[in-house]
Amino acid sequence: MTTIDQIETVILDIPTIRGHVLSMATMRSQTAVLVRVKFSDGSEGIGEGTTIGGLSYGAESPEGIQSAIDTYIAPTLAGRDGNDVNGAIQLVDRLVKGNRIAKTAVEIALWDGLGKRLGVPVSQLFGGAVHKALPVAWTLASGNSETDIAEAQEMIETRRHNIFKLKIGKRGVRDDIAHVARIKAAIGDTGSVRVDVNQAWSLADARWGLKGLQEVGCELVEQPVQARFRRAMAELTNGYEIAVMADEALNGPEDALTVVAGNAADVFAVKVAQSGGLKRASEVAAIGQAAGLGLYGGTMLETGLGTAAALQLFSTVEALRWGTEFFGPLLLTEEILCEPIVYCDFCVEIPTGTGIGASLDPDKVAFYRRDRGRTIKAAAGE
Ligand code: MUC
Ligand code: MG
Repeated sequence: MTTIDQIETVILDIPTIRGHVLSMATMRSQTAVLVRVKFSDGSEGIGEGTTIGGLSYGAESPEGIQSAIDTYIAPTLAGRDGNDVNGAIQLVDRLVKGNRIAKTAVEIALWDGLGKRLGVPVSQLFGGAVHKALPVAWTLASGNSETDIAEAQEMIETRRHNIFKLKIGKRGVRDDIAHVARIKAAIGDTGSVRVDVNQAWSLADARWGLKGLQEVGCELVEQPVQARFRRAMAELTNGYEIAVMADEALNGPEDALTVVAGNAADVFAVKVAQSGGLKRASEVAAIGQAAGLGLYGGTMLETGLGTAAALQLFSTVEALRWGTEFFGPLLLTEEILCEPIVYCDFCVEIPTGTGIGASLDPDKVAFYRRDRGRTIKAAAGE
């Protein structure tokens, strides 16, 4: 039997290519928790658990993710059958509440190890890929309309992205609508425009916001109000033509059922980390699909590693009507994989190769690891 011998974690801090201005934080670097699982036969698997803006996006911080893995998840799994990924998921779910991002990092490494030992991509462990590449959005979040327009135009010209997600919610609603209108007017029919409010609006703000957004040609609004305001989400979903997407409201399959039952979204942003791993994300997607909702592959701005893992899963999803936003590695100044994720013709390619189809560049990991003592300020704050 191939057993789980050792689970190691490391925190990396990697600068972003520009300030990424979200309603709750401005990111100037991204922090990733990487996991390496070593198995008794000498094989290994790698995984990633990443959040956004320290503790400003969700309840898990990078440091908390590392601590949950080192202190609770790793000792629970040590010595177990390395091929029994479902058994590991079920055991960890019984013994560790919440901490979905920490669970994700370890689970990805277990799937990666299993795929590598079997000589197949992780997509095959989920029944096989039905896509070779997926449409990929880019987030415009420089904090300045002119810079965002120039960025969008360059993306369209170079055929890298033609779906744009604008981060709003930091300014007032009127200013935000004017910003969205300028960008949509500048790109016209050459690209589509969506927004993510990251929960910043009250219901009253959101009523004005959705009315204004749909008038200026914005096709979708993501998580306009707080995740727990399901009745407000339902009113917005049913009251306007613009599509409403649930993001922060979706923490695993149980939330997916509640959102469906409350008619509280038109679209699911299915995020691997927020769901609690590839398997739980596949369940969220299945619930959304069964309910007739649109699906979108969401990101926590993972490095190439987490992105490769997500691509393995989403390559198996029947219909991603709203595409994906797996652009995380492009927001970072450095790619930490030996073979970068490939972006072309407005799509991201599914990595080939065994496991998640990615391997880490050891020099880059050595350079960006936090415990090496370099000081890059963590991401949260104004
Ligand atoms: C989010 O809330 O969706 C995804 C893209 C991006 O720029 O930020 C993330 C977070
Ligand atoms: Mg979002």
